[in-house]
Amino acid sequence: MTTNLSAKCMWMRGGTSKGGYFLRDDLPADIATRDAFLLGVMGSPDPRQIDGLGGADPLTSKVAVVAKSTRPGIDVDYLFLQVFVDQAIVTDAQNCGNILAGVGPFALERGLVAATGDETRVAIFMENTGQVAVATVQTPGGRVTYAGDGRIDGVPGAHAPVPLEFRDTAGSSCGALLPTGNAVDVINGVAVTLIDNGMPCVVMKAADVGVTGYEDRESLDANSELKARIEAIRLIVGPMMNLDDVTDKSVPKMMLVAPPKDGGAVCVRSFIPHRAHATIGVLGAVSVATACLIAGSPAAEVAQIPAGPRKTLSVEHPTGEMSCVLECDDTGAVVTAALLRTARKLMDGVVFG
Ligand code: NQM
Repeated sequence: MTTNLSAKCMWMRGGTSKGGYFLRDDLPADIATRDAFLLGVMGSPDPRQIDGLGGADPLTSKVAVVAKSTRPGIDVDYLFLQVFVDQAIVTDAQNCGNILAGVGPFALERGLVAATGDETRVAIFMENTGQVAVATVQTPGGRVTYAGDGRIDGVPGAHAPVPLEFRDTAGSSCGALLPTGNAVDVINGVAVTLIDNGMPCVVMKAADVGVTGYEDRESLDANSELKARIEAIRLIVGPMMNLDDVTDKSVPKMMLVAPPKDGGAVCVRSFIPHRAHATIGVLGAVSVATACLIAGSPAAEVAQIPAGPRKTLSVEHPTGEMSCVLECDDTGAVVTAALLRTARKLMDGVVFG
């Protein structure tokens, strides 16, 4: 399918995801026209995305729409769009912390933000959730560099580090950290925590849905009985999490937790929501790590939590780990979260949709 439209676009890897980065003004203003164009760009709907640039995976079928911000203290506004692979759906119902990692470098490259020295802090308003993140971009000599010694699991090699800081992410889409007010709800006989600390997530013990939590992505994706079981839970909890009918939404994410086995805080296998994640989402990891701190929750039962108000929780995933640095207040509530990501410019040009 083609719209015969084209737009200036930078293709970037952000964290462990990949997609198209656009200036808002370079995209059609009409939402239906924009979405038809983006479906054409990615080659959706088609499980192989053969007629587009999407990588036949939800993690590589993503879009960032970026504009200079008029908000006080904010440099740029970032809207994340998930382009479904095998359905004609483009949704802004979720945020994405991995694609966020490319937003600072992209904003500098497009001249929306001026470099301030060897490092440039970019304040980003995340339109999907109405919250702010600060990315620190390496800008030696006033130019963005992607070369460096930052390493993240799930991406080969080393790249310039892009630390991300989040503040006040609780209730980003669900209105409250625990939208039902409960640490535990029991759905279809499974104890779950319904939580949103930047990403709506349903956190349950892997053992309670018949797996170990140590499986690889391929065997989880092949387990249709497990997928049907967790999708049934997802459809029930959507309205309970103030997300309405989630049939056609990519939230909430389904998080299966198990005791850590590589010295971390917790081991997670996530479904986003219909495919297993190759690693774990950034805000998904923040939400699971936060669930680990909630007394009586399924995650707390399996997690190993470091002491002190500033905790580094290593979240183990199928291809390594993601370290979340959580700052807690006197009540134990998480007030800030920080993570390391990297990003890389892959292509800059004109894309056809
Ligand atoms: O949770 C995938 C990703 C994500 C989301 C998804 C993400 C986040 O890894 O902040 O990064 O959960 O759909 O790109």
